[in-house]
Amino acid sequence: MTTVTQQTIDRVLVATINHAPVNALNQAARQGLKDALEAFENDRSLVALVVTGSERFFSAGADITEFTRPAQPPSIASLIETIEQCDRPVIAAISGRALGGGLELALGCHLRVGTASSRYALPESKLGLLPAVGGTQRLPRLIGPVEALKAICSGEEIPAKRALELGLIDQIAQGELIPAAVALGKSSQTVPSRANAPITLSAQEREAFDQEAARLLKRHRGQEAIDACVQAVRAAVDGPLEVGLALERELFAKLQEGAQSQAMRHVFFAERRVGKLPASTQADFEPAATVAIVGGGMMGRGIAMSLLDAGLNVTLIDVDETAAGKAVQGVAGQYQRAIDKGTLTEEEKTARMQRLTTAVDIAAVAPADVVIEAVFESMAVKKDIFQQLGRHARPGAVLASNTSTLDLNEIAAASGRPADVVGMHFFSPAHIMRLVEVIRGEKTSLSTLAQALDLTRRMKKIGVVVGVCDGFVGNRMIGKRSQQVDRLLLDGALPRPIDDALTRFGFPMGPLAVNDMAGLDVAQNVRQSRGQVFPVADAICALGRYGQKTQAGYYRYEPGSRKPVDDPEITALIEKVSEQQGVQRRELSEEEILDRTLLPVINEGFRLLEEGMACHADDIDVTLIHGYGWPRSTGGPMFYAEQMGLKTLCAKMEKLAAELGDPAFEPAHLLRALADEGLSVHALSRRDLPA
Ligand code: T1G
Repeated sequence: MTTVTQQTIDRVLVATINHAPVNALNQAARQGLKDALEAFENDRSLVALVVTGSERFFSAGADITEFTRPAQPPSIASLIETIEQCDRPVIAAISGRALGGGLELALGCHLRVGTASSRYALPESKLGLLPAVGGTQRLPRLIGPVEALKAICSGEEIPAKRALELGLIDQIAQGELIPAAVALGKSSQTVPSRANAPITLSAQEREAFDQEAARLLKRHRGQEAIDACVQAVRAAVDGPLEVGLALERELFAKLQEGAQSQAMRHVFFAERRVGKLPASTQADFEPAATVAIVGGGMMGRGIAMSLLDAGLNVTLIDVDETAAGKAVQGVAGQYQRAIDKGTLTEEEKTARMQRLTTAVDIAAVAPADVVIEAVFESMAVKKDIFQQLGRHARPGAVLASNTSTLDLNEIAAASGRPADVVGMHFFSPAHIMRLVEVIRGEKTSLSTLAQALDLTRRMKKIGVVVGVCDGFVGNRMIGKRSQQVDRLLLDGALPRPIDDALTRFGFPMGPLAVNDMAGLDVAQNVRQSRGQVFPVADAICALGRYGQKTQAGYYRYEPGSRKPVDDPEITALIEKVSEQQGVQRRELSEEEILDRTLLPVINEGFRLLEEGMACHADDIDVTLIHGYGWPRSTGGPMFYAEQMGLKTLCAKMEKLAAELGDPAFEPAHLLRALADEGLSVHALSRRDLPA
């Protein structure tokens, strides 16, 4: 089919973009739109032009895959210029989503009519970019600079009703979209005049704008795209359209070349590549309809909500009526909070709660297509449960364990049917966090794996397939950081500079503040079970300082507050431990703190690839970004390594290994081999699934 089709209805030309799956405006689509505009120009019997897309997508914007190639004409900007010169109305008829350059094209039209379910966003900042074809200039002129700034910096979608209130669209079609757009075209015989002058603001409005800009810059500190978005929208307030458009183009060109946007575009595609079985895989399974969850704690409830949200039936099983009742109340409470926030309706809550049942007998797993175990992290407890699941679950049902550290093969063996067993390591809070490590055991069958991945996708989560090893991918990598943090404290650093270095790098929280939040006793139990000694952490725990819950850990906390306050007692304690260990404390630069906390984590990523525990560098990037707050603007640990250069990385590590005598800094074989050969780790082909 041609990318843009033309049809005349009642003297109105209707141009329809057909470029599955998302109507990205690639060269063919742009050319098709140009042709339609020319046809419209040349035929004076036509009274209006309607531009429309598919039912799901008006357009998802510029074709991101074209960004790495030289731009081919016609540009979206030139199409908008042509529209602006039309003396008869051009109308955007929007069904589904209008995103990025797609929305900008619609903003360039004279009028916009949407369906009730249409949605609007400028998500470019999520790709480290800014809207580049007038979005930063036309949206503020249409809906006001404060609302525009919020929309542009968040990239969030605006639903039709709100878009109408804001003035982003002119009409929501009451009946069918195209007839409504055609009627609008016929009734608008004059072309609405354009607001090209600077936006006039009262002193109060200007102050509100400045405040919002300052808030966003603070919140997204270090993100070049947000800086650029703010600058560009400010230009709409301060100057005429032409000047703003020129600045927007200039800022876009810089961002597009920059490391942050390259990294964020990498993440966009990596997120879509992971968790897919190779096309050649013959996996046979029926999509699950009913899932049983064993364990109604925080994790079980979060998983239940994700499944209910995805339309599945859920049976929550806990030890007694009281526990099961509490779990249901917990779920209902979360939904109520969503209603209060306006993100869920009363009817949606009712429908979801109706699909939730509880049981106290594990035999209730019998009808389930998938069983997810979400109990306390203890091998004995999990083995006992899997033994029972092996007996009670129906033949062919998938048995998933939400273990975060244990040997899945041992759990699987206990079930007596290891081909049906898979790991699904959710992250807390499970109804919000998108990452699931899907763990393939030695005997996990392909159809079991495929069912787990399908379920993950249906929950709108990102599944990453990993092999069985201690800590799987994420915990194993981040565990390397914990070791180094203790050593940094011993060598001369204090909690605050370590946390500050990592938050400046882009983590939402520093590792010590995170530890205080999670509870220091939890990590201590794990260390003890592994025979590991962390002198500083152990000394802090010995004082009964377990973090926020005891109002004291690496920091001190005022009653009822979660804000970490520096504590001189901790400084003294750390200094004492250094002395006891015979370590001469010294000043550590931020660069050294970053190198020592990040490089061993990255190195472990190479080891995981080498061992076949992860299938591809993309999987590692996505895991650390979605599960551990690794900053998206660096592309994830492996992409960050590539941007640094694998040779440079190796050299830095060898230097640290020599200085510190710590094997964690000895480059992994794979890293060294790629560095020596000048090869890229992302260019390695996706390995077979780990087993
Ligand atoms: N360009 C190219 N491919 C795209 C694409 C795009 N804009 N959007 C999606 N795809 C591919 C995607 O890789 C996947 O491919 C398939 O479409 C389905 O996507 C000038 C600078 C649209 C909400 O940022 O947010 O306009 O994996 O699996 O869950 O100012 O994709 O099948 O091979 O994600 O239904 C601005 C990005 C661009 C939108 C659909 N636009 N896309 O979600 O399916 S910059 C965006 C999305 C711009 C102007 C500028 C989502 C989606 P494959 P999917 P989905």
